Formats: sequence, structure tokens, C-alpha cells
Amino acid sequence: MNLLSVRLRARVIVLLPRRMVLFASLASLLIVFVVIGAAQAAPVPIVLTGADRRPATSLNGDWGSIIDPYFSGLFSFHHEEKGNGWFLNRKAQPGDQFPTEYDFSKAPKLKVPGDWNTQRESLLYYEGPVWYERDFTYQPRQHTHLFLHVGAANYRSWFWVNGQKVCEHEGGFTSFNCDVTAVIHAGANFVVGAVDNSRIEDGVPGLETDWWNYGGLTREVSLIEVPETFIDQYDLHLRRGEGSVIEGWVHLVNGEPGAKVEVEIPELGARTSATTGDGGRAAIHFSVKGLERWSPETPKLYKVVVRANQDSIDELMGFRTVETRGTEILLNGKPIFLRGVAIHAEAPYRTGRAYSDKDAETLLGWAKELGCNYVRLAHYPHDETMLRAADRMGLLVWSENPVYWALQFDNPKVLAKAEQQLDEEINTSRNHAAIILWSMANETPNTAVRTQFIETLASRARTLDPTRLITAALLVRAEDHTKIVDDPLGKALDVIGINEYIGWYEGNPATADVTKWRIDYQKPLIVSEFGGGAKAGLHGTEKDRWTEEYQASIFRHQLPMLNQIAQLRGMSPWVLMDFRSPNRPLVGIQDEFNRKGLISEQGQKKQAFYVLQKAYKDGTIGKAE
Ligand code: GCB
Repeated sequence: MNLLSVRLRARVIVLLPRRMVLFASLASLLIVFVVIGAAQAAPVPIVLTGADRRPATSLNGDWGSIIDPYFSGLFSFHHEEKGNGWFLNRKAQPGDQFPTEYDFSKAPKLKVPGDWNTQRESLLYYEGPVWYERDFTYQPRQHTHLFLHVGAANYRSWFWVNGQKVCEHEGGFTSFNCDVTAVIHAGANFVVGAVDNSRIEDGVPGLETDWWNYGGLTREVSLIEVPETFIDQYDLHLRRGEGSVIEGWVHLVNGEPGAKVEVEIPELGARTSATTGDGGRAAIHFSVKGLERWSPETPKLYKVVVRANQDSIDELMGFRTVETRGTEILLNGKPIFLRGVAIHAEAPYRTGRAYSDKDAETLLGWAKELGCNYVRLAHYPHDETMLRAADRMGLLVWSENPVYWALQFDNPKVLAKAEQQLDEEINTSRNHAAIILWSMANETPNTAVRTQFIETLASRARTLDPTRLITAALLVRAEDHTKIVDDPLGKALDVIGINEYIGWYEGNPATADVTKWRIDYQKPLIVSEFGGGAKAGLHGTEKDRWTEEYQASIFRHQLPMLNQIAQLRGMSPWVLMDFRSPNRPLVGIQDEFNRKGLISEQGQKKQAFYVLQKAYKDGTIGKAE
């Protein structure tokens, strides 16, 4: 606000009666706040589809790190946002009139990608802000846009380049891109990020989860350069009901309406072009001959080139259709049974947040060994590496929004956060053939406000992507020995997911033998969780909890029970591998790991692994129709 406008307002106020003066002053105060707020509002990061397919300058590696539990690097002693926070990356100068109480160049390093909890013993339980700094050199080229690409920062993050704020982001499991074009210099540059993994009441997820709250820059960070006019998002998929029509759209930023967009699949000799409309979007629709459809048995991927103006992206994509018919799930028009397992993004052997190709190949390799054609990637969007591996290895995927347990379902801010994360999840990963299901939520309380909240998400997901199926993992209620699936949220879903723990949290393994099921929806059903805990190497009788025998017995009793559910079309027992959770402190058994894994975090297979493997390989579990 400039001085002139302040003086003008002062003169107007002199001419007003007293009550109105008060009102005018309040209003002007409001204006001041709004103006200051607007000046400080951080630029909103954008979503790039197929970001990992673009040439990039990696910013992975060692970053200087400062642990800042009181967030004093950003907030003053009166909790005002500082103008001279640690994002300035100051170096103390002789004769300075004030002390500089931090120095990134002397600070210990943290590796990116990587959670901080498993990199430094003192940070295992840390929840709060941590500062990251990295120097880099760059030679910007004219007529380009440059983005700071962040694969994931759990949970809130703020970024500055050369001291200038470039973005803020909330949500720990989706990638985002901050426009840094205006702030990069030729030569030496630096980026500072503050990442805060504090759990917050109005977060998504909220305060309680059953996984470790790994903080930090848990996925890759890079600089992505694109031309001035560039493709930010695109969607290409096989049209339902046809084996030879590919359709979708390509969206161009900064293009003139009527700009030409091209899509080419060289191996099929197929090529099409289209022009963008007012919103920058070009509709794609073309026929291809000789397309081999993607499936778990034949996970065929094609190189697909998307071009517009000076921009071009080389994608690697599979083409398949998915739909439901009554209580069946059809893949490429044929009924399929989903032999699955649930997986957390926990790194095998070293623990911590998974991020590498090797992590993904180990986890998905175990799923293949188990006989799976499907995996539930719980409880949040996993990284591109995992999705690319699933595409390559032929594993269908349930991808999940972190709407987990209890959120503030009556808070519109929380809905906006869930919507934002859902948008990011879909817009970044919509071209993976492996993903067939978008899951809206896990085990949420059955209340009207919750149902409305998730229905809103479901219809948003359908609008964003009408080509996939919508699901959620519901809770089940019981009347005597009958399990009843009648959660009203089921109405909004294409496929019903349910979690149940017969033999672990209720009854004993044999309780499954006398359990009947009543499912009030004539839709396909996936048992998205069942299982129980066992410590690898601990043996005893089938009656001794925590032994491999007890866990195996749960599976032996569950499988025949589940087989009797007429509309059962898939399952993903909980869980492939043991994972860290602070809710699991039992000494000598859990030691802060959820032990429901079929495999320990050190790769030891438990007996239950082989029980399930046999059922999957013999085909004694599940019917496709
Ligand atoms: C559940 C949750 C999952 C937990 C699991 C357990 O129902 O969906 O996140 O880890 O139970 O082990 O209790």
C-alpha cells in the first residue's frame, strides 16, 4: 500500500461520522491484512505429468541441514514471518551489526532423496521443521521455463531460490514443481527448503496413522527445463470397448489457441495431430493397428512421443481398458481376479521411506514371487519409480489418497487439501497402465459428513479420470457371526473394498470358519486387508500369537471363507513386508514394527507367505466371474 492511498483514506475518514469511522478503520485494517497477505502468498506449484521423462539437472545428494524445532529460522520471537529468515543463506561478514546464528555450509548433511529419521539416530522420532540447503550452478537458456521439481516433501514445505520464495506445498506424497525461472542466475545459485513433518489436526492424513511419519525430502529433487510454451499435462488411454482407439488430451501452457499438438507411437507407425482450444487443451483421438494390449501377462510398453511447439516428451506407456460389469472387473474386456498384496513404501533391508528402482523392484519382485497380478499401494500415492516398475513388471495397482482413519471431515479446508492431493495424484500418474483403481479413503468412520466428504472426492476423481474405477477400503460391521457390508459410502464406489481382521483383532483364526457375509452392494468386492502379526523366526503352535504358525493359520482359515463370497474379485492381505510404526512398541516382538508382513523388513519370508503363494499359484482362491 503506498503512502498516497494511506493519506487519501485518512482525509476521507475525517469527513465521516464516528460509527462509520470505526467501520472504515476496521475495513482499512482488513485491506492492509489482505494486501500484506497477498504480497506474501507463495506462488502455487504446478503439476507436470511424466516429469521423470524430462531431461533434468539432479539436485539429489548431500544437502546442508539444520534442525529447527521452534521454526525460528522462519518466525520471529513474536511469531511473525521473518524477512531475513534462514532462507537468505547468509554468511556472517566481519563488522556485521547483528549476529548470524546459522551457517548451512557448516551444518551436517542429509541425503536427498531420503527421510531424515533413518539417516541420523537423533532424528528417528523427530517431528518438526528441518532446513535444507544446496548450492548448484546453472546456465539458464533463453526462452525456457525452469522448475524446481520436488518428488515429495513430507508434510509441509517452503522453498526459496537465491533468497526468493518460490513456493509452498502441503501433502507428503505427491510431486510438485515450483517455477524458478525468474530467480535463477547464470552461475552460482542456492536453494533452501524448509520441510515440516508435524502432524496437524487439519492435515491429510490427520493426527493418527499406523506408519512412521518419515520426514524430509523423501523423493528426488531436480531442475526441469522446458520451453516457454510447454506441455504440462496429458492423458492418453485406450478407449473402453475398443482395441484400437487411443484417446485423451494434451494440455499446453503459454500456447496460442489453435496450437498444433502431435502424438506418435513409432513402433505402431501411428501418428496424429490436433489443435488446442481456448483452455490450451487439444483432444486426441486416433486409431492404431496391431496394438498389443497391456496386461499382467503381457506388460507391453510402447514409446509414445508427445510434441507441441518446441516441446517434446518421450513416454513409455501401456494401453489397456478396465471397467465393471455387474459384480465383475473386466481388464481388456475379460473378467479378472486380483491376486494381490498390500504394500507400504517402506524400504526393504534398510527401512525408511522407499525411493529407488531397487526398492521398487525388490518389493514388487516379492509380490510377483507370491503369485500376484495386483498390488494395493497403501496408504498414499507411491512414487513414479514404483509405478514405472509396476508398468514394467505387469502388476495392476490400487493407488490411494491419504484420507486415512479420522480426518476433520466437517472442515472445508481439509476437503480442499484432500482434493488438492487427489488432483496431484491423478494428474501425475494418470498415464500408468498399471493403475486401475483410485482409492478415495481407508477405514473412515461411518458418519454423514464423512460420506459427503468422500462422495465429493469420488465425483472429482471421476471427472478428472473417467477411465478408471473408484474404490475405498470400508469398515465392516457384524451381527452375530454375520459380517455386513452396508456402509453408505459404498453407493459412490465402483468397487467395494473392505478390511477385516478375523483371527487377529477379533476371535481366533477358526472364527473365519463360522463367519458368513452379507454384502448389500451388487458390485465387485475386494478384501483390501486381512492378516495378523508374526515375528519372523518365532515358532510355536497355531494357538501362540506372534508365531509364524499363528499367522499362517489365519491365512489358512481366511482363504476358504473368502472364497465363499460370490462377488469376491480380489484381495490384498495386509501386508507384504513388516514396516515401522510407533504404535507397535512390544519389546522383542514388534520393536516398533507392524509385524503383519508376510516378509520381515530384512527379507525373511514367513510361513504365511507360502500359504498364500500356494493358493495364488494353484488358483484355489478367487473367481473372476
Ligand atoms: C488397518 C489399517 C492399516 C493398519 C492395519 C493394522 O486396518 O488400514 O493401516 O496398519 O490395520 O495392522 O492394524
